[in-house]
Amino acid sequence: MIKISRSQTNSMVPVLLYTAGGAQCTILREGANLVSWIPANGSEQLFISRCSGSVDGLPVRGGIPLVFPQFAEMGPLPKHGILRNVNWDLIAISSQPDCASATLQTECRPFSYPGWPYAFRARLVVELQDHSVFLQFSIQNTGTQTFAFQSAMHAYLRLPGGTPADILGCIPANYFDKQLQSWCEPAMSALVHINAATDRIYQSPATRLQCQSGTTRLTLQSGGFPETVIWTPWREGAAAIPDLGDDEGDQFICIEPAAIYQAQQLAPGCQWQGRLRLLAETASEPDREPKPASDSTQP
Ligand code: TA6
Repeated sequence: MIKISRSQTNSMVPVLLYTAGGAQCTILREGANLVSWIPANGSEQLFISRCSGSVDGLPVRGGIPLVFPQFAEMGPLPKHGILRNVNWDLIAISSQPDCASATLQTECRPFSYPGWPYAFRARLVVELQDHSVFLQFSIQNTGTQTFAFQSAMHAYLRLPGGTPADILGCIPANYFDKQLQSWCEPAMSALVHINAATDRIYQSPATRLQCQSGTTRLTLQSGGFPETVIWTPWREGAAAIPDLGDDEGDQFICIEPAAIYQAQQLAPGCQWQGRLRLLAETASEPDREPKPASDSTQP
């Protein structure tokens, strides 16, 4: 593990990780957002809008923004909470031939944000291997009062050429449909086909989902999150999003491990962890399990 000097700690330079096999990823200090992930022998797997940054005050449109302590507009805080607009510190970085990792952190004192009177430390560890990237998001209650929070890892998965996506491995579970504003019964199928605007909160975790679009198949494994959001504005919803190109609505799908209706409680001194591993393969390849990294917690 390489120690980071004080000048590097709060620099705004993006964090780049590489493996000897040719994988690379980029993490922005703004929001600790993993904005690019290119696996070895592969192509970009995450979506960033070409209009990102075009509207003052909005965070990056794409990558994997971290939602905390409020999901969407379900409370008094800004949409999706406070962390995606905050500049995080890089506190550690390490590089081995088959695994590179970085740790970013931000601290919040009570009342640093109007409507949030609690203290916490947020940390994100990113571990890159040739064909996978692992994110461990943790929150420590550094204050004196218990608080409840919502969270999500809002992963924007790139869809090659705007092809519809099949999400396999869904556990049939009730979901809240934000478009219909009602709870829905699940289809008794482990497959969700996406070819239209979709905005759902499933009452089941993304323990192991696969997203297949064209010949690309991504496997998602999450831990610590009891629910899963599936969102895309698709072609018909893009124009309503100011920092998204009108032709970009079908270029991504968000699959988000989340804790929304099942908010998490954190007592003083305690820590919560949410985890997400993404594994890339072409659809013709057999499943490939990532090699365990030395200090990672498996989702
Ligand atoms: O996570 C899904 C969602 O809450 C959608 O309803 C949609 O609004 C999306 O997040 C994007 O939110 P944003 O604040 O990034 O525009």
